Amino acid sequence: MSYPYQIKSLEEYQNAHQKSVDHPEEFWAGIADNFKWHKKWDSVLDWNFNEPKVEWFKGGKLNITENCLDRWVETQPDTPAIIWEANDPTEKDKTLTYKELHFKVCQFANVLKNNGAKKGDRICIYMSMVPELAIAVLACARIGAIHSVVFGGFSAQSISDRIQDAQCNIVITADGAYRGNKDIPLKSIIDEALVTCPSIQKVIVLTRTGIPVSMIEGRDCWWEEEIKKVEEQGNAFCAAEIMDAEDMLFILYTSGSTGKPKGVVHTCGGYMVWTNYTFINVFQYQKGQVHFCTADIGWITGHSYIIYGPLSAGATTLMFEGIPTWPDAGRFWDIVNKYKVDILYTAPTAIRSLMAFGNDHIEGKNLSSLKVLGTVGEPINEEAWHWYDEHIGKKNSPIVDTWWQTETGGVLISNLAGVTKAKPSFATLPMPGVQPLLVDENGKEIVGNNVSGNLCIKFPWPGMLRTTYGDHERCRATYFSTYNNLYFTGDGCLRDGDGDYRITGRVDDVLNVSGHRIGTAEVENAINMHTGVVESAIVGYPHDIKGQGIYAFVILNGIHTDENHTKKDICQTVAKIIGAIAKPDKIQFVSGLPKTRSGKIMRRILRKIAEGEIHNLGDTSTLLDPSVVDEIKMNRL
Ligand code: 7RM
Repeated sequence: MSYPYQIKSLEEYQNAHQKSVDHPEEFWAGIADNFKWHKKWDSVLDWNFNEPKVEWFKGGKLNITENCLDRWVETQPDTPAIIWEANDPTEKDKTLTYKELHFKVCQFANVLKNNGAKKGDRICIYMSMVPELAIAVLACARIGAIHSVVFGGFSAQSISDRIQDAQCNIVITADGAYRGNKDIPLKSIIDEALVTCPSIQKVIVLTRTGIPVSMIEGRDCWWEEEIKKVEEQGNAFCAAEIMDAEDMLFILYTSGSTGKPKGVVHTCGGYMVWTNYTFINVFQYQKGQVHFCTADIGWITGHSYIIYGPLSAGATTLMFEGIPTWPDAGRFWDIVNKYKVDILYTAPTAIRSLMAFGNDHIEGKNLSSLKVLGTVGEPINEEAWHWYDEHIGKKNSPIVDTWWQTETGGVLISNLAGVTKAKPSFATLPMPGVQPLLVDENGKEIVGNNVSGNLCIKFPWPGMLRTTYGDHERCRATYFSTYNNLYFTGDGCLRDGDGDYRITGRVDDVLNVSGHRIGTAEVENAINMHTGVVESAIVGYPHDIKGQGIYAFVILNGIHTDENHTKKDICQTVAKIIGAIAKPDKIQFVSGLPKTRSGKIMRRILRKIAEGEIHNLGDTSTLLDPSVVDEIKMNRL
């Protein structure tokens, strides 16, 4: 079976895009008709970017899990829905068919209900990549609770911030997690977080590693025991909560250029249609294929292309608990070999890192099942693109370079595998429904080709964010106020002579380290919490593997004299406050920071120095004290 809305040629793509621009409501109603609705929508689209207000399929009634599970249980109950590969290659893998996954999701949905969960509650999920993570996510969606998944690498402080912001009442976690040769004590990190989270009433704990944990009477319970209770109650089925298309499906926190991470909100109907449509078209998924997205479900890529996109298409999605380099750098290729993976979707940072380990790790692994390769998260350099193409795809698998954001829900700009042309380091063309444009600093559109500017989108697409949780004004200010009537992405972009788009990177104070978004302000705040620090400034610099590395300029107060020790302490502080992913790669102690007369740090100058560009610093005439720049240049790391 193929999908009626799967685009099969360049011409079909062009027609679809044209129709989506000329008659967007008709176009998207036609796509949305392919899903299971309890009631069709009252209006397809209602929007204005000033408030902003974006509503798709309003009045439509559905449950996304019926589209991801029930409808496939009817037609293909024994198709594998999730294949799971453990961290340790000697641990037995698991497969859950659609029938089995449906059963487990219903069961756990009943666990949630037994623990007082109801529609509209916010539930924090802090787990590693085990099948129960997907089950927990879908069980929330089943009962209309709003999930907020927090990546298993975040610190207690970060979890606490997110739980408090969303006022969650339940946490779902595990005793511990395996990651490479490390054991992460998830439950004890949760315990630390919950000291400052009075809204939490229940903690449901899955047994994974068996490390001892503390269980607090009345608050904490074991996943397995709760399942037993449901079995004893005999209520295996859980009817899906009927949701409005515009009811919230989930919150996912993401970093910006200022303040704490914001809770990006996605809703049920539009997000479902968007992840499904982009999954089927970008990857050209064919029934029966195995799709392996290597992201963690703690990030948007995992939400959209491990869970909702594939499952809503009745696909087989592969979940991997471990990391690409353990037990050795051949792990991805072992997995491709073992499960005959058809589609591999990963990040440029992983490609560069595996490339650096050398091609010995590929030898003897049969990669001939691969038909489509994908990348996401950051710009891919041409060298990595060609290595991926030659050594993994054997020049026989189209590469899709998919540009998108947490806020966009799914892919906005990408080639369609084997259907529209690929171009190294270019995301190429907008998906149907996406109307990109480039603007200059004044918000004036830059027309024509061979131009670059700031990337904006001028019309809503079904998967776009609706608000930032609890603070709609922040959503307006961040995305809709820079340019009138446009969604601003925060990315710089070039449009070449063919009209193809190449995303060049962030133009705001957001770093992209190994494909993870990190706000400079967040890292600075964490560093400044160290007792020895007066002030700090963070910039990104080009890093061979990570894409961007974190360079910290730090002023000390002189309390601590051992500088090397202080560097380590600062890294510890950042890991504690945010998580290990935000640790600086380089720390340079300075006596002052380049500031304007009004006290603003001139990051532009620091960025140049960190990049090694010390001769051409641009206009420095507004600097309060030019001598600090000479000192910083001289001691550059
Ligand atoms: C999916 C995801 C979003 C930011 C985005 C870009 C960068 C993502 C690409 C890319 C160049 C790509 N969501 N980005 N994909 N840059 N080419 N194909 O990563 O919210 O975590 O990050 O990532 O800067 O604004 S995210």
